[in-house]
Amino acid sequence: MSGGAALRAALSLGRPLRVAGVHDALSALVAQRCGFDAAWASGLGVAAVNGMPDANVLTMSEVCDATRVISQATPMPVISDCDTGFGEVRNLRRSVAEFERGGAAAVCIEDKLYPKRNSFRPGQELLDPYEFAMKVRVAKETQLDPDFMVFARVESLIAGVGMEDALLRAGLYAEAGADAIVIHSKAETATEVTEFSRHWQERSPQVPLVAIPTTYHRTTIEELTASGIAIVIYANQAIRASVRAMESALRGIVDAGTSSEIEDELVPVGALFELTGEDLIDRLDQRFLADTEDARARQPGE
Ligand code: SPV
Ligand code: MG
Repeated sequence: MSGGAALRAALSLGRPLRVAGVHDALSALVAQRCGFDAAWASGLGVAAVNGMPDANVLTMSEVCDATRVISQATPMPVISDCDTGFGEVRNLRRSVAEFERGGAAAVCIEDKLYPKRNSFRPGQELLDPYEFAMKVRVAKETQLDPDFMVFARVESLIAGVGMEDALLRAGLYAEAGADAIVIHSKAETATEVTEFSRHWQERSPQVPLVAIPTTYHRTTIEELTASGIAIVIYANQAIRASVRAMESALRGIVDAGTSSEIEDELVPVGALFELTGEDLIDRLDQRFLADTEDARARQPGE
């Protein structure tokens, strides 16, 4: 089953999808182990692990390579954060083709100007909604697997241009073929997202809505679902947790001159072996040796 088909199958079960923002294969493996339904290959996260700002500084190929590595590491469907599509329609078309080939189940494109800035930074500029709807149409025309999904991300609430603009844009993007609408918000409560969702349920309930509760983190997935949200992306909690954990451990070593003070903050080395399938290597080596000996023993005259 393709990633797109797996994502659609999970959505069709009618329960909310819990999606973990990941930034590499290891974080995807941890997310899978924790029971998430899908992975969000986060633009912020992938930029951060490369020591770069989330500002279209990485190339499309670099982000696509990260998606490929993540998709190959986990059977979870991967939704790839493609920012604005790495340019206008000519770039977007190539991006969609590359990300689909790279194993993404879906791409998410947002209606900001290229080069974008992270949604929590000042200076947000939106693309004309009709031009962005055309980008959605081009993305849908480009995909090869009919189950591949295109998420259209509405940044009206982020840019402060209001609910009516958000609803107009979402309607145009859905008409252009978007398979899901991401309604992003930087408010401290979910009020504007749930209000958007209620309007949306009256207009186009067949196109699922996606929320990213970074700033309104007190709202539970049950509360979001009750307002009609189908997919909840915890976009950057894993990378933020990892920075804090690394810093605490490394600072502890510098402060104490030994790692023994922070040992109980660490997973055992064996946990890494388990996550990355070291036992498979042992079994492969044993089988290789045994099969080689068998083959040698079957040779006449030996
Ligand atoms: C990302 O994870 O890169 C996102 C989500 O786009 S956010 O950073 O919350 O805008
Ligand atoms: Mg992003």
